[in-house]
Amino acid sequence: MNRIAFITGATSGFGRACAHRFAEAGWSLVLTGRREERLNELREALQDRVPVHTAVLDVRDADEVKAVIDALPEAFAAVTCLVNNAGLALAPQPAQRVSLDDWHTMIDTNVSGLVNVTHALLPTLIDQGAGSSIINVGSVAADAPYPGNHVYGATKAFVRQFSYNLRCDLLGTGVRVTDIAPGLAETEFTLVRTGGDRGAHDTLYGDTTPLGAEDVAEQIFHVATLPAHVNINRLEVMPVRQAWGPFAIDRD
Ligand code: NDP
Ligand code: 8X3
Repeated sequence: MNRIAFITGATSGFGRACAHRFAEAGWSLVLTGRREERLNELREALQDRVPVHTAVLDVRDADEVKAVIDALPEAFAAVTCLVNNAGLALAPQPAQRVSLDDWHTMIDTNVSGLVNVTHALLPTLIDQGAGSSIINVGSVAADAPYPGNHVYGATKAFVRQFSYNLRCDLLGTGVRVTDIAPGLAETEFTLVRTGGDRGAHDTLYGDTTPLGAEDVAEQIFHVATLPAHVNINRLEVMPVRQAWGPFAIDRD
């Protein structure tokens, strides 16, 4: 089987680490994201090793998603692995202080964006059949309620259930579906969530040992390269130094 990975959000964090990991193993790569300069840098870094196609893509725009996928050069068209990674959290404040725009941006990106790319690539993945994969980046936030998680965690609960439901419909096609659910991982995630607050980033990831982007990319690569008859439905991965907290109680 030709091995071609289509990665959303390849300009940073898990997506960029996946680009490096899959390149190491000789996969052809379609790398997408909104920041063109970063896509160019990534292509420069990897194209001596493997074929790389980059496309500026905002996953929220279904027409743009379809256009990018329809315009894939022949050598990249037969995608065998979709890594639905593009996503973000915004507004860590309590729900009652968050702007509706921020909620919509999370839903538009993490839910609609993921659905847009999946819908556009499903026929291709089904054509490739056994051994192909859809790997959706969910989160432990799908299951763990915590203050400030509001819509973000709810979008990731969608990712989990959508992944399971896709499995049902894809039964018989050979296409695998996995929801990867990472915990604390040091990327640009917290800078984005806090509107660029470097102090918040340093406090969250300081004095502990979070996952690195490479740790998560390794799990994604593992899932993508299992024998064709094996499907990991959900893979939750946390740093050893993270666990769940107690219930909060309001007292007089
Ligand atoms: P980063 O902020 O480092 O990377 C996010 C990536 O998503 C960037 O490449 C960004 O690219 C892309 N992206 C955001 N919005 C859009 C959009 N509208 N269209 C296309 N691409 C977009 O964070 P992470 O690597 O940590 O995040 C990757 C995924 O992992 C997300 O889905 C996140 O929710 C999830 N996650 C993160 C965890 C963590 O602790 N870090 C834990 C669990 C899950 P660009 O801005 O160039 O478009
Ligand atoms: C991000 C992980 O713990 O910040 O999805 O919710 S967490």
